[in-house]
Amino acid sequence: MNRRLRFVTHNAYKVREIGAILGAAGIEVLGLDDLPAFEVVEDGDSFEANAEKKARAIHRWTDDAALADDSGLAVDLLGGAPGIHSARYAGAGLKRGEQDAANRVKLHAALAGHEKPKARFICVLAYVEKNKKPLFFRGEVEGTITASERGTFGFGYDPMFVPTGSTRTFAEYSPAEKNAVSHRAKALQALMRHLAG
Ligand code: ITT
Repeated sequence: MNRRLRFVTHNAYKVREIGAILGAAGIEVLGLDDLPAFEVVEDGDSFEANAEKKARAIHRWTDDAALADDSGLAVDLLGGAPGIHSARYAGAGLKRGEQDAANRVKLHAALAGHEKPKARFICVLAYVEKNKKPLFFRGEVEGTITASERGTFGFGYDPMFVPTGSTRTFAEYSPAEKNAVSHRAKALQALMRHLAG
């Protein structure tokens, strides 16, 4: 497969994860480095709505096919929160590392006293090609929330999420291990099956 596509995100971790998975399939991923001021207000009421909004916005700037993901962590005990609000759960305006840390502190506080609460990571990809309807691909991974943070890899809620069947958090997985099983990987595999078919 020899394609170029724009992946719409300001999250460098996502670019790395997606670049590694699609790069192995011969798909070149272009980030937003040349468009640093590009910003989309994520005010949709679903992962699909936000992902589509991001992908359509970039597609107006370029003829390359556009791919965006909206993702998050849904905790059963919290009725699916933080869900689509995962990125700015602790409030907006912080730098990435501080934001992620503050989000985790808030989530641990919300879950205090509960043992191994169930949660799932969700990723919805929106894929937009010229003159075509957007396509959506979803990936999920189930697991539990730890009582304390462990591990240094990854980003976001990775240090507090243990996928079902494992004893390690996603932040204790190497990038390659996470890319083999993550919600983002599953959604990307569905996209690649579509592109190959
Ligand atoms: P863009 O909108 O620019 O892509 P973002 O980080 O704001 O970057 P989202 O709006 O999709 O992305 O929010 C996703 C949030 O959900 C992210 O900031 C993390 O807090 C969390 N999240 C999603 N996938 C994750 C993963 O693989 N590991 C850890 N946390 C994740």
